[in-house]
Amino acid sequence: MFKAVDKEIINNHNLKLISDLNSDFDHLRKKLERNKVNINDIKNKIKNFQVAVPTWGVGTGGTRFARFPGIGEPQNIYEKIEDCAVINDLVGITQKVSPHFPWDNVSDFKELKEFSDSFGIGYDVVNSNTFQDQGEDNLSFKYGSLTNADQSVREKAIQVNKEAIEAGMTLGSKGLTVWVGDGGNFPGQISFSKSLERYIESMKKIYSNLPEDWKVYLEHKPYEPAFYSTVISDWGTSYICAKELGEKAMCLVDLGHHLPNTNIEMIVSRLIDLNKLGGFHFNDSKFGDDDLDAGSINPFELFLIFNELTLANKNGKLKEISYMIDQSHNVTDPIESLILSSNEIALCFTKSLLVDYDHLNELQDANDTTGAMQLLKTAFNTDVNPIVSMARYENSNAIDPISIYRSLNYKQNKSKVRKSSKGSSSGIV
Ligand SMILES: [Mn+2]
Repeated sequence: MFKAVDKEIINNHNLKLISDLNSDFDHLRKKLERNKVNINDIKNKIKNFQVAVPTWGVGTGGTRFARFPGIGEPQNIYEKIEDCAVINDLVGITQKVSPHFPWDNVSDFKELKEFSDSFGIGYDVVNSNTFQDQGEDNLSFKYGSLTNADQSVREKAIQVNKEAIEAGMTLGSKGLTVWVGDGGNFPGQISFSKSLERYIESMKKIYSNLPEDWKVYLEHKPYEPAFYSTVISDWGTSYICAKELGEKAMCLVDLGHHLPNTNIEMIVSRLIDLNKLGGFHFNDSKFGDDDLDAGSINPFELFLIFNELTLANKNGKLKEISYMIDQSHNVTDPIESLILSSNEIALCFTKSLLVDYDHLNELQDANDTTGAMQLLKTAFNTDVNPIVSMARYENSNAIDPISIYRSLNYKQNKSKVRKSSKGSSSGIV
């Protein structure tokens, strides 16, 4: 298999760091042992954890004002796969990518799969895009796609999703995420009732095209690009639609798709209990759908989400969950941001594994509020970096991925062979 990052470079770098890591790991092992926590059991779970990287996340994003391209940016899906392979060679927990169609359309998906296979990169859930126009016909998504008043526009949007499924089947994916930007910008613009009815009718047609072993993930969002109303505005509407569609339909929680101060960890718990939690789009935000690096603003929230997942898993309630990152940046190198996000997600998962849930249950039943919160805070405040770094090391990945990446001068080298992207058109948001 072809390696995007030379193993020798990783090994040499790791050699310089392993002695310090061993002593940090040993120190943490002793500390956790006092609470009867076996560090190696946790490390093994982290070694097997996977989170998918978005293909759209390796390009420099923009705002609705402008986009400032970085150097050596990937210009097509093949170059995006190369960048994703760099990330995975360094961190090892991002073996799959989540593509976006038609952005990642190619003439030959079999050839694309062979190319990705050669880098050891597979395909997670695929995403369909009906929030911008494509093609030369007069059927525009300006006033909605799956919910458009015009049936021929709805049929076109359904077709985009069918094609995404077909591409995904060739690539080895097992699911489709549908997020629509459909909604209204002004009161009276659309009928709330009719648009939801049309959404369900369109989604039923997409659902009927799903292969037997596939899932469809419904992604909710309260606003943007529509600023007055959106058709799947919240987890409740998402749940009702998933329930109406059937067993293969699940809800997807994008952390940025909530109004400020929403208790996302409670939504996660609700969807688990309702058997409809299907996946995540990890990112972080301060104000809206900011798509910042996971855990960059509110790592405690990310921990509390994993806290619900780990508790549900312990109680046998957790089914297969698709973990994906959904982020896009206009000031950082996307490769560095995705490395940091995957690390932050692994750290929060690790911290949740430190929680003694039987003890938490006792404290809750005894109404010991302070004790219960202290139990969670103690896990959250534990520096688990030695576990996550050791998991990477034992999987033959990088102890310190960012410093190796910087030593490669990867983007500078790529800028000599990749076409440069010009212009300052607004980017994806
Ligand atoms: Mn998303």
